[in-house]
Amino acid sequence: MTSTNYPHLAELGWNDFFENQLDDERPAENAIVRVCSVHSMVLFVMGAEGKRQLAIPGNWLSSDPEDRPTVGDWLILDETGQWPVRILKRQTLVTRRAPSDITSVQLVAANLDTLFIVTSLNDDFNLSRLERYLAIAYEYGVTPVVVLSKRDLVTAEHAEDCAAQVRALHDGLDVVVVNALTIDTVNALFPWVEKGMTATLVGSSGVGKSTLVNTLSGEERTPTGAIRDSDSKGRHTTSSRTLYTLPNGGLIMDVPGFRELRLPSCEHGIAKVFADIIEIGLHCGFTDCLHDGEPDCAVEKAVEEGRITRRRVENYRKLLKEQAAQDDEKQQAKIYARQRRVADRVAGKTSGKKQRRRR
Ligand SMILES: Nc1nc2c(ncn2[C@@H]2O[C@H](COP(=O)(O)OP(=O)(O)OP(=O)(O)O)[C@@H](O)[C@H]2O)c(=O)[nH]1
Ligand SMILES: [Zn+2]
Repeated sequence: MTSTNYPHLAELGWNDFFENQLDDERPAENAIVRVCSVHSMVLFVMGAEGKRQLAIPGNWLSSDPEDRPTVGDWLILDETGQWPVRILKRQTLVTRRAPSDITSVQLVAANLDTLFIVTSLNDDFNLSRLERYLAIAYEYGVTPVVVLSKRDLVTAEHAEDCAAQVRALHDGLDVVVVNALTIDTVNALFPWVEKGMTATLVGSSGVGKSTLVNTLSGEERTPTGAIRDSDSKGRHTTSSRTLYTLPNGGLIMDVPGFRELRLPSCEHGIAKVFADIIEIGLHCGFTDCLHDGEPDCAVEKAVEEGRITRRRVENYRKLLKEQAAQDDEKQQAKIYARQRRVADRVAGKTSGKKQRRRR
């Protein structure tokens, strides 16, 4: 439900979730702004009176990453309208592991509704990479939509075959096939970035994220990179995170940091993507089966019977290994056990089979 107290803000994504945090405090509409981009000392924000620049308060610069503003945040300003004094609780928050230190977290984007996961139908097409991004979307409660680009460069059969493989990754997963260069097919993305909704695009370099933003905008918003013919890899042409308003009133965030694919803590998202494997795993002989050659492994049996692909099982194991990162095998087994508990809670299922511990 959209608030009526701040009509201009509703167009920028404001809703009751944020309004309910104001309690008795009723700031003027121009004292509430949304962050469009963050630089080392300043923020660009948009609000009822358009776009402007604000200095970041000194005490915010030294606070924990989660207490610092990120793109998409809603801020309350002081009575002078010059200084942000409060970051409203985020409806969704996407984080990633810092490139330099895997134990610390960086904020990627706040208050997203939709994650457009872009992959091209030619060289970039890779189901395991899509599963990675799906885990992020499910972990953070952002709706994923897989966008298969470069439709014009492949045959109709190839496009349909790829789309079918992607749809099979998860029940109800939305998949849209586009030629990112023209609005005819890109139009199909608007239901996920309607007026007041916020979306972002993720995917490898060169798959067409900037091209999609430009086509959705009806103008050149972000530079697109020329592809090197030999390897179909684009140059990294986008370097800072920015929130744009589209002509239809939707909001789109360009987030280059997502390309590095360092998964943050994502166990619930992974459990949701691979719920089928977890369910089959409830029938393995060992409660702590890693589906890696153990005897009486139900997952291995399902692979042999063609009920599940080996690629998918291997990707599941790989993502969980990443989650367990530097931990030993015991730690990994704990994660598998937690996955089973998540599956039980989500589906209310147990196999009924009596399982024993390996160690
Ligand atoms: N034929 C065709 N070319 C496309 C399509 N989408 C993107 N391209 C081209 O692919 C190249 C790379 O596109 P970009 O939009 O810059 O890719 P990106 O994902 O933003 O890349 P980075 O900014 O490096 O992450 C450009 O030359 C685009 O014109 C498409 O659907 N069809
Ligand atoms: Zn097993």
